[in-house]
Amino acid sequence: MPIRGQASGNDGVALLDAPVLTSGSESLPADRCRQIHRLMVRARAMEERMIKMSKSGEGYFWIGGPGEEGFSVPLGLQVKKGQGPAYDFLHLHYRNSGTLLAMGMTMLDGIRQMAMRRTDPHSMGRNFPGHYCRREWNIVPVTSVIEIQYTMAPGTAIVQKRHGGDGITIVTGGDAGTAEGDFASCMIWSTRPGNELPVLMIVMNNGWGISTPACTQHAEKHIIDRGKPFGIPGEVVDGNDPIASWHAIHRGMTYCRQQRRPYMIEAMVSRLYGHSSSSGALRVKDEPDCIELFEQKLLAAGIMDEAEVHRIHAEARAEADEAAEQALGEPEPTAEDVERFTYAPSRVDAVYPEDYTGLPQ
Ligand SMILES: Cc1ncc(C[n+]2csc(CCOP(=O)(O)OP(=O)(O)O)c2C)c(N)n1
Repeated sequence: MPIRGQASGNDGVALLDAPVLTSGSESLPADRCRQIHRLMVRARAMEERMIKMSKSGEGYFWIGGPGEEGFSVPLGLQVKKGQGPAYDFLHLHYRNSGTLLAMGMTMLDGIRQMAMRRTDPHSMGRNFPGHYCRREWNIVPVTSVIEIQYTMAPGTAIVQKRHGGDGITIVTGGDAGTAEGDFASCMIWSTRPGNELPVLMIVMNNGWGISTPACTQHAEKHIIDRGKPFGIPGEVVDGNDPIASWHAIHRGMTYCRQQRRPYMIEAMVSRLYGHSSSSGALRVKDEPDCIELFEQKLLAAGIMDEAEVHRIHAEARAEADEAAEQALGEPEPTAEDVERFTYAPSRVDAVYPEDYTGLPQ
């Protein structure tokens, strides 16, 4: 039987006597858990299809987010989605497929980038998978150069602070990247006295930087402890637990929206297929799988049964297969496309009249 009780923390709405799933002292309504579970499964299916594409020559490089879905899906569902400073800005890293699917991206659009098709809305087939970019959702282009998103985040947050309202800037990255100066730049720029900025600084700690174990690099106990001298509050959360993650994200977002100051979250996650296709993208067996763990809870609470779980996995795999088939039939970028869509149009640039290079005429 589903557990009945009072769901907490979701949009401030108390759902008396609605079925909820509990984790520790926190809970979420059963319907929300079903929604999160399905998105997690779809994100995994999309990534696993893309891994196969990288091995079969239908794509050349894979990097992505299997093992981060328990956090990245609850993140995407709580974003204030839209274009312009009234809405949230996202400076993501390359493991945020769950966030994009939760925001409404189709699997087809994710796979189009993997297949390097001109129809890819993020980069027109000219970037690695997971390198999202959506102007209409304030998703700033993901870059392969790790951590520079933390230097750019204060820029959009300054605009949001000047604009007013409750839009915030969300930045995500890995644990190893925090060794770069960009992480410190973000803390410094977000906490200048009188000019504090609404930046939600998220570190996805999977314990690895390619092949370097985090335990050989970090003298501090938690990465978020580095925010303490700057007065940045924060919390460490089990990113394999979508309920705990939902509430940590909700607390962080609420703080940034209301206080207009930075907040840090360190999510402890798994890396289930190694770093990327360059390291073989083989399934890791000795790290917890957030989907399996969530399913155990959903089944034990009677919110889902085995048949429903199987159906959701089968539907997600079919959706991924269909998306790959369609994407592979679509046109590739042309040679001319290499020089297009890089700069905004300019009337003053003689070299690239339709591309702004910043050079005077
Ligand atoms: C500035 C820079 N230095 C080095 C690299 C090579 N590189 C790519 S991913 C990576 C590890 C990143 O680890 P982490 O930040 O923990 O993120 P994860 O990939 O584990 O999610 C490195 C060193 C890079 N892309 N950019």
